[in-house]
Amino acid sequence: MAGSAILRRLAGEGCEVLTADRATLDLRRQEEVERWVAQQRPDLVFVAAATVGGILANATRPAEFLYDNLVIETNIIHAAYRTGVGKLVFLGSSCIYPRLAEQPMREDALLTGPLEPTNEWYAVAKIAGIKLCQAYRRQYGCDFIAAMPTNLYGIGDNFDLQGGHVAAALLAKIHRAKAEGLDSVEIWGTGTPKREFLFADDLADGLVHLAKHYSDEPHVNIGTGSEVSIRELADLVADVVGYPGRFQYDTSKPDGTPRKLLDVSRMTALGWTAPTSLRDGFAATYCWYLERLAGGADLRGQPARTA
Ligand code: GFB
Repeated sequence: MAGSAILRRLAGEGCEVLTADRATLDLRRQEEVERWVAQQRPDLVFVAAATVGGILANATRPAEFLYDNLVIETNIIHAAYRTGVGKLVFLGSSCIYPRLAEQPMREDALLTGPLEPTNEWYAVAKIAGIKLCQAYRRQYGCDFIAAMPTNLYGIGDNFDLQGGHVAAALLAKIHRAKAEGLDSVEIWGTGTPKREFLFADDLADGLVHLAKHYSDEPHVNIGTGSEVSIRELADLVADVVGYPGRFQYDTSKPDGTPRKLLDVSRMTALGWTAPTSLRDGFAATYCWYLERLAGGADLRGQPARTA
């Protein structure tokens, strides 16, 4: 999702875009990655590839989330250093911050407290990615920067009900309930946790802005600066989909971290704010979802790793 949004954004930049899908290149294989980067010699690299998933995938596949993400980022960052890549933008995640970090979470909250247990494996890998960028900058003078996006949603999301994130899962569940005339939809947890959601195309715009205007060691948060509860999100999605039914909360499922709102003042000071409202972003995503369904696409069970 993030990778394809970056491609859409770069289409307006007049640059040659180099991509390698997973059939061509396994980013977990160091030799393959180093060979590919040395042959292609990119000027700028966005590290959007990662093994990702929602709260359940994170909690039940700890080895994959830790190993895949550590090795993917290490291979790409080291290959970029060896090939002399001019600029590299690494994508982290807002789950790098302590579970009970002061809200909104400033960049300097990193490593000030214990992580949220449901996604600590992914968080540890992403923290290592930030540190790799900083270390290669310090020791080798590489212009490698790190961006920390909040929860994402949008075109190309993973709509798998078990493995996906809450935004895509609710859209798929609520659409199905409407299509099948069901009078209620199950929502995991209590519905009270709050999350901040950024449209993937806005993320791509923010990343290009950073690539052009930022060159320093501290990582930079990218978000909208506002949050909604899961309950409010469900209401909004139901409104976009046109679903009149009720919600039932399955409190045997985890809530995860209670709040995760980013302080976006560093990004604002750099001259960027997210342009798309939550309603417009979800309307665009639902439009795309319906088009893909009409075209016969199976939107559930998309592979977890995206580039
Ligand atoms: O996006 P999500 O799965 O992960 O959202 P996190 C989890 C929140 O949504 C919890 C509630 O409060 C869940 O109880 N929820 C309600 C649901 N219904 C559903 C549902 O059908 N599916 C899902 N998935 N959740 C993510 C990490 O944490 O944060 C990512 O998993 C990444 O790896 C991202 O780091 C920034 O927001 O808790």
